Amino acid sequence: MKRVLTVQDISCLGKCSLTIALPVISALGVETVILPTAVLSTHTMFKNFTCKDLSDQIEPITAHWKSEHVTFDAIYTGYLGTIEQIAQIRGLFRTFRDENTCIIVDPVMADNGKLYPAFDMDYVKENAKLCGDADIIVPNITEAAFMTGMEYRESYDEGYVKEMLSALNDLGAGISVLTGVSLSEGKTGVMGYDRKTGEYYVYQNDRVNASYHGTGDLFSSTCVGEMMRGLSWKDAMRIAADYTAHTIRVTLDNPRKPWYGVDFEKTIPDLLAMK
Ligand code: PXL
Repeated sequence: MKRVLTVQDISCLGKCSLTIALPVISALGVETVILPTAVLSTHTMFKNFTCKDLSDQIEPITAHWKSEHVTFDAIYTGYLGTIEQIAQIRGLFRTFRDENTCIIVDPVMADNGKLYPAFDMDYVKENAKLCGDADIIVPNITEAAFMTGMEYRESYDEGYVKEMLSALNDLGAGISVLTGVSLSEGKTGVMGYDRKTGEYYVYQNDRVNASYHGTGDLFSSTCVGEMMRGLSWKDAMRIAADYTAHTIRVTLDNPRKPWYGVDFEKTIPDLLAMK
């Protein structure tokens, strides 16, 4: 069985980060080791959330794993807390990376043209360095705009997306994938660029007119799980895009849906059947 380490916060209530990554990657048949970077009462879209930083646990936990000779087939990072913590995670990459480890970085920090409440431009710069260490990065357009210095646009054409992918590629990752890319009316999906082959990959599905918290984490976790199941990055992105859109549709149909996340618990069986 493949073993993935995922590094992100625990938002106790909120259906995001580890409370999505752990069930989704495990359901795909992959051992999922977690490194919680902080414990929050809820995600940061709630008011008055509490947050306990766990940076001081990273070194002892990883030192213990090292003494047990633990190895990982993939390391997947999502929402992290501070600049110092990103530096610690870059150290963790150096400690655990070998020629077979795939490092996937989702530089979670912004959406809809804006940074999340906890972050500033110094954090953006450090996240750009973390992306440079990765084999695969999956920023949304807002995060990519912040990291590359390009203008954030709500409407754009394929030329803009290609320019952004080229600027992302300059950060240093092997494969750069932009999420939330809409190349025509009513469509949305991903566009990626593979540094090694020079190939682009575009996948578009029908846009669902709703935006929910945690869907970026659902997309990335699905990609990681599917790649560990042996799929190519392109097939993994396609399934993750379809699964995320499907889950948003199912959530919309639930009259008692919570405002803060999607009903992925209901759709995991559908994910397992997707090809
Ligand atoms: O879904 C991304 C995410 C993860 N973790 C925390 C968040 C967010 C987005 O706001 O606040 C704590």
